[in-house]
Amino acid sequence: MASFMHASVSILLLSTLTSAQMRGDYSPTQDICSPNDGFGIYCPTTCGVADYLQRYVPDMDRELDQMEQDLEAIANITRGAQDKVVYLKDSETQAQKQAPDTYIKKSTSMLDDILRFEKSILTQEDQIYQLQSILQANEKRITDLKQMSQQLDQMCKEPCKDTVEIQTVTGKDCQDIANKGAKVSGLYYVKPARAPEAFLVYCEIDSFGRGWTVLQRRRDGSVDFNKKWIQYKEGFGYLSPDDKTEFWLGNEKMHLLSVQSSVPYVLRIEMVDWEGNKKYADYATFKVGPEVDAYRLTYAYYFGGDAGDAFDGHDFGDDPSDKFYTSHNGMQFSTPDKDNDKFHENCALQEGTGWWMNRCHAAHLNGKYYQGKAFNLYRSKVNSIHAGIPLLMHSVFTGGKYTEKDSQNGYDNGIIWATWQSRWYSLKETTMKIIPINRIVAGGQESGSKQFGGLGDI
Ligand SMILES: [Ca+2]
Repeated sequence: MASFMHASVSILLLSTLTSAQMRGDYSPTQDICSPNDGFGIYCPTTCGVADYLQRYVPDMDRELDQMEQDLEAIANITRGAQDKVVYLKDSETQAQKQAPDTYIKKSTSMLDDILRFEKSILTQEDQIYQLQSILQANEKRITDLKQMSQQLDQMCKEPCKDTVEIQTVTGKDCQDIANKGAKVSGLYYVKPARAPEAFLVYCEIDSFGRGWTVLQRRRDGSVDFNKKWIQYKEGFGYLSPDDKTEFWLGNEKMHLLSVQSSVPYVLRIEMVDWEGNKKYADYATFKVGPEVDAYRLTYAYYFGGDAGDAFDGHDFGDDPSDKFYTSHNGMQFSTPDKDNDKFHENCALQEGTGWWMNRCHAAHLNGKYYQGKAFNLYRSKVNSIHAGIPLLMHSVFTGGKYTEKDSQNGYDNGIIWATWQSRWYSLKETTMKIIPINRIVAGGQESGSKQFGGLGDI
């Protein structure tokens, strides 16, 4: 049992180490295994199994102890019964010798007793047999679980290596990496000019040899973006080599990347709605300030795109000041635990997210992920024998539409780009990625291009 516990503990330890190693996520209280940690679908996490084993073993031990006690008790009873039979047989012999006249009577009753006891012994033997089968079955289960734990232990000895490929080329950003000949999108280590150490990013490398460094990704709502300052600073979510996961790269990394070069960056925001429409918005000279300036967002101008300039605010029609108070250029970063916004309350706390909040926003890509709802529309048939029986008209899917009721505090806290979709429409997918500006303007701007990945430039 001790070695088994040891195996469980080592699984816990291994999977904790694995997840800590691959993520930038800061988790001060993470000293326990959580099944969702690690490298998303790419690392076999054994935490769930380890937890299960840990929960299961004490119960099983207790049950086995109980069973042993039961067996002991039954064995005692059986012995008692056997003794009694022997005694009765002796008595019978005695009676035969001592009292011939009462012998017949007495012996008949004794024979009855013997029969009864023999029957009871048989029943008890049956029960013992059953208990032994249960015991064996449980022992087998424990053996199986031990075996499984050993297998999983083995699998975690080389975490993630087999399934997550990290490319060997490195550089100061993904364009640098593409310039060095990297041709495939995937995970790369980058080390911006002033970064103390290299860190992992997802590089989107297109057929034009452009290397986009991806800062943010939403695609399925699998990652909760309701996080605190430290997590937004360090980054959270999961990077994957095939762009299948959601993440926030981290404000510190965004800062180091965006201020490192004399060639300014363009931030490209790509969005997909629930009908599959795609739009984008580009911002020139995108920068994220240092932490002492609360990771302030700045850019020089709206560089183009077909989604509209939501970073410049939006007139929602409620008040003429809407546009001014929902713009984002020059805003510091706010999180539920750090209010750096222009509102008398904390936008980030109200909405459960981190963003460059003003009072509060016209663009909000870290918002809550609303899946939309599906329901059926019926109508009653009138003037027929079926009157009153509802007929299914058609099924409706609300896409990203949500209401004040759906939202926790009644605020528009979805994934919003107000110059494209209403603030009560939460987008399905978003990407934030950067590239040196010369890679976009060389050969002319991508005018009218609606294809992500772009057309036209070199
Ligand atoms: Ca405030």
